[in-house]
Amino acid sequence: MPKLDICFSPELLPLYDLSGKVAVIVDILRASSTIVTALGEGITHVFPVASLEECTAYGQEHGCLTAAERDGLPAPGFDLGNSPFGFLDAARPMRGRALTISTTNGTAALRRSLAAEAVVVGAFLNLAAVADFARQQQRDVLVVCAGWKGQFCLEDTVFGGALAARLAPDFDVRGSDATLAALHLWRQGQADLSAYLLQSAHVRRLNSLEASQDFEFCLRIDAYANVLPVWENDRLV
Ligand code: 3SL
Repeated sequence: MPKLDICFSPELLPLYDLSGKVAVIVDILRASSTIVTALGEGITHVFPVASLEECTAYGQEHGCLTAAERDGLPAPGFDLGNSPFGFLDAARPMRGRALTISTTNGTAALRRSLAAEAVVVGAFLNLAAVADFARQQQRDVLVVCAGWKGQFCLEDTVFGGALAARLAPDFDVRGSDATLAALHLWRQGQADLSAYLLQSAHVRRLNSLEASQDFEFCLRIDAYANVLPVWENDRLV
């Protein structure tokens, strides 16, 4: 039976063997939610990059949209920041465009996980699509939480618990204390996810940046139930 394990921070990745596994990259607030929204709203493909310099260079080379965030704020000089609402702006239709994006933690976590057999992007918005993919693959799954500057984040871990709950009993979700802890947190918070996650450090950070509408949006479970960003060659499609 395939196993599901959870890596609480990209700093812990050297302790895990990604080979042969499905890596699910999660940064609920907000990079993975924003990437799912972008693809769900008609962006053709996404080039996630770690540095702002790469983002600028990619944008110039490929003539694509650029999005960048540092410390929760839009980085200056790019078309967009890291809000999913950037892709829901009817006044600026983006359907059919490609995107390059760089965020503080999420895109760097993805770049550090490319040794996996398959790499997908997970969020509450596409929980069903991630679970379906894992079932099809029948491989061990590692949920890679982007965290915040190397530290644990509640919302990413709770997503890991939600995915474990969806995949049980067909996956072994009892093999690591990380997964057990995530399941406990999910069970604790699932009845009112918004109230539960309101306590988290990153929600407080976003609220102080007046991005609280992003928080509510990112918790909409299965709003993009058919959208699965999958790594192919050098991009997410
Ligand atoms: O760290 C990241 O990758 C971002 O998602 C953080 S923020 O939500 O844009 O502040």
